[in-house]
Amino acid sequence: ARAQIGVTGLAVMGRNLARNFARHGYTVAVHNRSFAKTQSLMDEAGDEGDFVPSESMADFVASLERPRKVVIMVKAGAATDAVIDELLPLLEEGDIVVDAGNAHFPDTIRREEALRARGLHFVGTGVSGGEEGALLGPSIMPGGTRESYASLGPILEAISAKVDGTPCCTYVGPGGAGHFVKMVHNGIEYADMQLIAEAYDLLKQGLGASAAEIGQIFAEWNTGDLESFLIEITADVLQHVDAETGAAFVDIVLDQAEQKGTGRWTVQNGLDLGVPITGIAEATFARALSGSVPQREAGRAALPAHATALEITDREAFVEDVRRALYASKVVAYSQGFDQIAAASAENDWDIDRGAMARIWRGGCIIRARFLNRITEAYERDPQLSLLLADPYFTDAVGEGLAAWRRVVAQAATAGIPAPAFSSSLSYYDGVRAERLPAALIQAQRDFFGAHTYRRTDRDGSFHTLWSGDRTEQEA
Ligand code: NBP
Repeated sequence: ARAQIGVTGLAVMGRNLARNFARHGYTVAVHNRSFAKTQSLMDEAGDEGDFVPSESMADFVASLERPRKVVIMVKAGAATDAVIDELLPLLEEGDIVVDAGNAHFPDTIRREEALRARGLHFVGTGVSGGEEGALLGPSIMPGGTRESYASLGPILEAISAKVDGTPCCTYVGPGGAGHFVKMVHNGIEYADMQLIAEAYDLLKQGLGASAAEIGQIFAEWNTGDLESFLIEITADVLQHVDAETGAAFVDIVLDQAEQKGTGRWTVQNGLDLGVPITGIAEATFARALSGSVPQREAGRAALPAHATALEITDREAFVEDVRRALYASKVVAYSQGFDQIAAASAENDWDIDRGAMARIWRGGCIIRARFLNRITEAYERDPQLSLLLADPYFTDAVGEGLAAWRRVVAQAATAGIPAPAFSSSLSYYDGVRAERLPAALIQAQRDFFGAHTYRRTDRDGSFHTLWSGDRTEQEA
């Protein structure tokens, strides 16, 4: 037994993670259900480092130093349970099983409890960055016990992306915390992508600009506050030309966005926790709307616009307005996502450090961005911060762009350009800062038809009015 870490599941992700471990000097045990993938890894990358290939799970486990560290990188769901079942009889107390696939966090909670009962550590780990990240340095979000992180953490940190020398990997929290944070990361990614798409659409319809011209605007934006991987690739994509037709690539792509489900999980969990993650929800529903083919056909045929086309006289000012609206909406989406992490952390006793999460998302992952530094700083200033938007840096940054944000949302509405994430983010902003909300009326209605009771602004207690009787107020 000489391997320091093992990887089972050698499709694109597992293969690249194994190569990443090996390139960092670790001796890596490798295994896959069908040996062909193990063989192909050895044939094509075997000289990159020290690999110990095994055909059987038993040989694979036997090739690992104790306490064994086994990384599972298979298709999320039943395949993960199948691999765990195969591993269990072969492992010994204190061994560490790492699930680096995209598991749904309730599955991770269940698996962690089951393995803990058998004296094993189960580390549900979010890994972001796709194929390239896995090979060159992903963002890694490991959950599980702190004890397991003591020996596993340094290895994961070594292969993670680095920003200013700091690893994009840290201990997240017990149980399902790692996969939970990865899920919210993906939800935020949905919101970020939708906001960028809305900005593109506004520029396209407002300016009548070509994809390439808008691509240049995004490239310009990528030199400022908005600097991020997603803005950078947007600039590239928009400037890409379809080889076959010579048309702008984005113009020949069918406008129906698909999803694999992490956005949906995030929204479902937001509903369960009662956290208003409107940016992520709008982004997920916008994808659903784009794919609602019969509804869109019917809508296109029947629904009038009664809209007034935008007449942009100062193009530069309009571009700057859209940029500010995008930045402000983005802050809202992140603020909501971090609220969701805080709520889940409190509910599950995960004690997640939100500033540290922003720090490990600065590199390797899809939402990597300069602006995450500002989020880390905000939570360093106040670890208990209840609203990211209320951190002085963000209050100022969003405040400066507020008039522009309102103009853009109003222009979108006037011109009939759908901007669900821009406009709902602004509504959230106005809702969360409101002195008084019409929720008072909702409570009154609820008491009227369902005797659900209400509280008063002027004294404690809960009350019910006898609406069908003499309308006197009763202490409930
Ligand atoms: P896939 O998700 O395509 O899974 C293929 C792997 O699962 C193969 O190694 C396959 O073995 C194995 N497998 C299956 Br399917 N059923 C199995 C079973 N019952 N027992 C044992 N092994 C089984 O691979 P991937 O795209 O590399 O992704 C791996 C994980 O990483 C997934 O959970 C994914 O969601 C996650 N992830 C992917 C990305 C990405 O960008 N692709 C990013 C982040 C996370 P075989 O070769 O014998 O069929």
